[in-house]
Amino acid sequence: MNNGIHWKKTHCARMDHGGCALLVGVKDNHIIRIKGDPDGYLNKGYTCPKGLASHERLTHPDRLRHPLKRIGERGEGKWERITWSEALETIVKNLRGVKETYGAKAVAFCQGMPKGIEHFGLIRLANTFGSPNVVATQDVCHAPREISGVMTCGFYPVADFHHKSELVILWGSNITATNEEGEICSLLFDQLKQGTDLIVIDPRRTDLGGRAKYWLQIRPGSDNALALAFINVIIQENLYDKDFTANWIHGFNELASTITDYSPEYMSQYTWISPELIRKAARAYAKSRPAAIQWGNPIEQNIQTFDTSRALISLMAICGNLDIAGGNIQANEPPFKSLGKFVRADLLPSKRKEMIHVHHGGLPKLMTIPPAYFKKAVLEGVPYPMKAAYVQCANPLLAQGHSPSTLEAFMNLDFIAVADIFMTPTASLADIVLPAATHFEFNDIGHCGLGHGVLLARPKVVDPPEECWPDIKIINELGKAMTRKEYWYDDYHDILDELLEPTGLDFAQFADMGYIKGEERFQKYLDSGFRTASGKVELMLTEAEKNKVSPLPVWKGPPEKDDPAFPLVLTSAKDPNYLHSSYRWLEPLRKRRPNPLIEIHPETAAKLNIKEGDPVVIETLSGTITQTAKLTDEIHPRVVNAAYGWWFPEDGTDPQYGWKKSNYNMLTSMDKIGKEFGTPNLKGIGCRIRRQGSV
Ligand SMILES: Nc1nc2c(c(=O)[nH]1)N[C@H]1C(S)=C(S)[C@@H](COP(=O)(O)OP(=O)(O)OC[C@H]3O[C@@H](n4cnc5c(=O)[nH]c(N)nc54)[C@H](O)[C@@H]3O)O[C@H]1N2
Ligand SMILES: Nc1nc2c(c(=O)[nH]1)N[C@H]1C(S)=C(S)[C@@H](COP(=O)(O)OP(=O)(O)OC[C@H]3O[C@@H](n4cnc5c(=O)[nH]c(N)nc54)[C@H](O)[C@@H]3O)O[C@H]1N2
Ligand code: SF4
Ligand SMILES: [Mo]
Repeated sequence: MNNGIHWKKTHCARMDHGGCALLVGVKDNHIIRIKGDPDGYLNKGYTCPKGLASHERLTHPDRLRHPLKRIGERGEGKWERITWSEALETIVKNLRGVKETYGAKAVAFCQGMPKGIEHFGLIRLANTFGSPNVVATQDVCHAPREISGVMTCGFYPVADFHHKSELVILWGSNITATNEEGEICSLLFDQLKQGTDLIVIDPRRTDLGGRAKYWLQIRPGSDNALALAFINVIIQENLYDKDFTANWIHGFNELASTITDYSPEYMSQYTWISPELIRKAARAYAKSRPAAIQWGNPIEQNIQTFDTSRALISLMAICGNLDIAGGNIQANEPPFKSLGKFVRADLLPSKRKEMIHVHHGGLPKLMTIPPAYFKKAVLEGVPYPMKAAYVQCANPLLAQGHSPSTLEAFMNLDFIAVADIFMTPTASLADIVLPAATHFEFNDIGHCGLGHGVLLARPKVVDPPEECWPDIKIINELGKAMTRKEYWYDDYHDILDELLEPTGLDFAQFADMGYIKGEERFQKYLDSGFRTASGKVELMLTEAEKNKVSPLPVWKGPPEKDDPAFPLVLTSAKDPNYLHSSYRWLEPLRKRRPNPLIEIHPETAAKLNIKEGDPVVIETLSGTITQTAKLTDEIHPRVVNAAYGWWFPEDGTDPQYGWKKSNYNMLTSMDKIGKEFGTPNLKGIGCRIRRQGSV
């Protein structure tokens, strides 16, 4: 303690997937300052601007502090303050009413990016209520990688940055900006200092792209083509791991015979990368051992995500990089209560048949409903009607693909409740808005269920203001009121202790330790094989027919057809200063990035008479928005990179805060869907641009 400041330890959360250990300076129940904790397992002192500004969320004058009830028309922006008991009673009455008339499955439980244990609490609430429909954005985030992993090799192979790799590929992953799932970039920087080689596959020359041995400036949307061309080179040039392939791979010969069609020369036309560079990069990966592939969202924001993910796992497998230190591993988890048990999956044995997406041929292993199918159910009653939604930690109007249909779906629901920390475009459509407590204000467990082999303690450091409640408390109270009382807990803190029980620690002891890590073990397949039908890595899926998917990863041509009316290729990347659509209202972050920028190559801009700072109209077949021009030669002349997640909390003239004007998802569509995960194309879309005011 000095100057009355107590320094408390916790982990950063809810500004991305979280992970950095923090030292938080607290005085009189207020956070004064935040520093990186040098003892942090993942960050060793590193923090980013979001983490350093994260306490400003707590004290913003416009933060939601009381439950609200809609008094005008839906979306009109007229509210009345109500008590918690009225709010909970209204939610219970309405959701029960829908259940009585249409059945429990007509109620959706919606989650955005999972932030902590509230995600599992929400699934438990849905299961105990009787609804199989938890709607989430996993169609474009992580489910494709994780489920393809489970189907192909029995686990989700994550890049191991805790042991030295000879080479790392950042494949559509910009970890200096996104640090995704705690793959904190400082861990990679340490490796680069020790001589690890780097390959970056990104349409933009990112910070690390500039430092890479090879930077492959890929045409957005063509990752499947590139991954298959890598496999072609490695098999044709005999560079694969013979031992591993002979013993542990199912379907090598079959893949080897289809892959002959996928030469670098052939795939160059789709990827815009020269055959020579594809060869050099593929050889470098095959000849370096161990090598890790850190793979990102672009692989999953594409209708071909199932094939792309399988091609990448095949690449890891044939080069012998699966489950070895410094490769792509099955992280060994510390003891923890089974999340399947915690969410009470046992109460809904028919779930895998009843989830909306299964009707559309989606994989039953996908446990959350893709938004595209949820919206179809609301708007067309297919496969059955959806009438109400409970939404937490999500802003679907900005974050789900094809925003116009999201608006239409929400406007057509009979009842909506939203828990958030701030009034958002989506919350503005609700009947009831609940004020959530957020990070630093309650005890939480970080990284559970992420598959990285670590659990991070997030002990509370200050009290939540006024009537803000943690989501997990809201869920616990709703559960008691809406389902059978015995499914729930006297106090939500009991949930934390129960989850931690197998560790032998209670939450307080866990918080003192800071984090717990699973014991390190590699090559677990040597003891028990891979957890697939054949016991091997399945380049060719044994259960393809049962799942109605193609047995081998294939290339069926580009996910979007070229259209001369839309000659540029549109993509997006996450802004280092924000999380999706969150926190545009945080002043320190908004100062760093005041408005949405579209990155354009100077040659392209010159042809269109666009200058730095000009307002630029961006059009696709689906919609039109405006952003501000940023000229940069870091991008391909035929590609533009638009900002994603923009709305304008300061716009008091519109009850939805100018949410259409610059919102990237006005430009995306749900017409084409990758059926396995219900995934739309969010990246690699034909577009045209012009200076606003010109024709
Ligand atoms: N076009 C396009 N679309 C995308 C993506 C893309 O790259 N391009 N990315 C996709 C990905 S990867 C994801 S994960 C999704 C994200 O989708 P969402 O998670 O829906 O995105 P956010 O805009 O961050 O919305 C989160 C909301 O949670 C609120 N919030 C913050 N803390 C708390 C809390 O403690 N409790 C509660 N109740 N609320 C809180 C924030 O204020 C915010 O309104 O979007 C997907 N959509
Ligand atoms: N600052 C910040 N951090 C975040 C988030 C955030 O919103 N903001 N969101 C969090 C979440 S939920 C997630 S899932 C992760 C996602 O983290 P990432 O996977 O890193 O997310 P993106 O920024 O969408 O994409 C990464 C890179 O892909 C490039 N790219 C664009 N199109 C293509 C393409 O077609 N192919 C290839 N190969 N590359 C392409 C972009 O230029 C970008 O540099 O980040 C987490 N961390
Ligand atoms: S990188 Fe992520 S976890 Fe680390 S300080 Fe930034 S927002 Fe927090
Ligand atoms: Mo995500």
